[in-house]
This record gives sequence, C-alpha cells and structure tokens, in this order.
Amino acid sequence: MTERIGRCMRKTKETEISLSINLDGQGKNRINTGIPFFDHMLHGFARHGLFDLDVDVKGDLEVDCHHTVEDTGIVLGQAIADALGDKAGIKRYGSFILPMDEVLALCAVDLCGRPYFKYDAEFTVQRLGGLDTEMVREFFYAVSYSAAMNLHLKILDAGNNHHMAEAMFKAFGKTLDAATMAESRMQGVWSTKGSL
Ligand SMILES: [Mn+2]
Repeated sequence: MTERIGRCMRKTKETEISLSINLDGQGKNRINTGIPFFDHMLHGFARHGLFDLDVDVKGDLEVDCHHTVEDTGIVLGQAIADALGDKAGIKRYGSFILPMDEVLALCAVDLCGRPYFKYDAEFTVQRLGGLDTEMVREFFYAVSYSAAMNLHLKILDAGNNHHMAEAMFKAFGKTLDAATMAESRMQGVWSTKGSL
C-alpha cells in the first residue's frame, strides 16, 4: 500500500486550520487547537489509532469553542478521506468497545461513502476544561459527514465525564485504525457495488 497521508487546510473568518494525518503512523502528534482539553482528546485519538497527527488551529475562542471544535472535525474528516483515496484493499468496517475505569464506550464505523451518524452519550457537566461537552457530539458529527463515513458512538456505561469523552475519542481511534487497516486478501474495493 502506498503512503496514506491526508492533508487539509481551511480558512474562514472564524477559524484557520491546517491538519495532516498519516494513517500508517506511530501515534506521533503535534496538536495545538488552543483548547488544552480538546488537544488531550485528539492526542488520545491519535495515540490509540497509531496515527501521526499534526493539527494547528487558530479559532475565534473569544466567542466560544464552537467554531474551533466543529471546524477541526470538518478538516479531520476531509483529511481522512484524502488519505484513504479510493479505499481499495482496506477492511472498511471496524468496531471497538473501550473501557476506561467505570466507563464503557462503543464505537462502530463503516467507511462506506455514505455519511450517517448516531450518537448516544449524556454528559452531566456542561464543560470539561475549555471544551463544552455538547461539542463532543458536534465534533464527531462533522467528522462523519466530511469523511462520508457511517459512525456510531454510544456510552454503554456512564460515569466520570472526563472518562466518557476520552473513552469515545480513544474508541474512535481504535475503530478507525481497524477499518483503515489493509486486508491483503482483498483485491480492489470491498463492496458488492464495486465502489465505496
Ligand atoms: Mn484524561
């Protein structure tokens, strides 16, 4: 398989983002979104997906964290799609149940080219560091439609809110790693329709 590195740059009046992801990396990352808690989440995603991830975001945090988090999701999704190309020879599906102490998070992905998003997680605090907890949903929703993936995220067992957010980001990393992995027995695109 050739090098699978996706890059995306995006500039609006609200945010300026540059991001690159190597799907076959080692979890090395350089992340600066201006929101330390969000950096911590993306770090967990990259480390546990073994993705090399560079993220630089200058967002209008003087407003709130909304544009910064949502737009980072859009750009990450586009970079994933860019890295995957025609998706030939990959496993396509992935799922993972990730425990983090008392919390259990489920993630399932189909890199099918049809965006779908299902999310079931209820936080009991409004904010974790500088991240509004309602933005966790917005982030993953943005990733799902901009990468055109079917993404399911569900908290099976709730608990500490920091654990819940972190478990979902790590579960997404493990799941995306599984779905993007090469399948040596598969020639071409794994779909009965012939394209993904
Ligand atoms: Mn943590």
